[in-house]
Amino acid sequence: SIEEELKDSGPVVTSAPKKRLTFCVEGNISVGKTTFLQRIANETLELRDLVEVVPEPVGKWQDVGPDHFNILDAFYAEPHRYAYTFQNYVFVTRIMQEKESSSGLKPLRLMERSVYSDRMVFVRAVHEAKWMTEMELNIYDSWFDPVVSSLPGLIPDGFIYLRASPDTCHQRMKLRKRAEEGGVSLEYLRDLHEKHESWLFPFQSGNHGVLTVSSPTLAAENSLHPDIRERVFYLEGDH
Ligand code: DCP
Repeated sequence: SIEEELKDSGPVVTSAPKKRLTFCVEGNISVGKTTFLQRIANETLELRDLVEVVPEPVGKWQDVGPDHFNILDAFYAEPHRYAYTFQNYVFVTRIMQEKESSSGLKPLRLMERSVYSDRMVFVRAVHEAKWMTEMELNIYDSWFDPVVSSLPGLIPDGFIYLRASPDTCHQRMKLRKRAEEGGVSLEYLRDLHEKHESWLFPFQSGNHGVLTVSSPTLAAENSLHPDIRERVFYLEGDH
């Protein structure tokens, strides 16, 4: 009988591929996301075979189309004019990147930022600063959810939040001297910090320098997949 045959041939082995995990690394401008990811990609040999690192497509934002338009620079120079166009392009480049990277075979994928921080941090901040009009926000929202839910690869398994004070980020930003960010104020960094906090860190923590796992209740409006609401890891980084 088929049962006997199966018993004789040992345990049944299914060849279904294991699910790859995706974590997004979040945090304020200059907090050290790129450094964190580069260390994992380059310095930790054991991890290299396990982890695919997907950097943020900043290069694409600095070089758009045949005229090599720098839309990151244009946004900081004329935020009213370019906030919507820039956030729209940020989203498009993440989708392009998702299509390029989704064939990877490594079991863990670490991505620098996500469409969620675009929406929860930057789009909120530029709207509150009145750089994005009500109408532009409505247009952004009208396509955001439908497009995200049609691309399951954009929905991560969790977040790693690199957390530092706005002052620390400001100092690191000045040291780094990215040409476009000359006009980024401490006030704007404080604003972005608050948005990260209310999105990813609703509880105050006395722990420093440790990886803590918590279960924050994320804002209902944040269109985050319910399964990942309880999977946020924090790294404190003010030193
Ligand atoms: N940016 C934005 N809106 C987004 C995403 C990014 O305005 N939705 C801007 C903020 C920065 C630049 O793009 O000026 C790059 O942003 P990041 O903070 O993601 O990258 P950093 O290189 O500053 O991060 P780190 O220093 O932590 O590696």
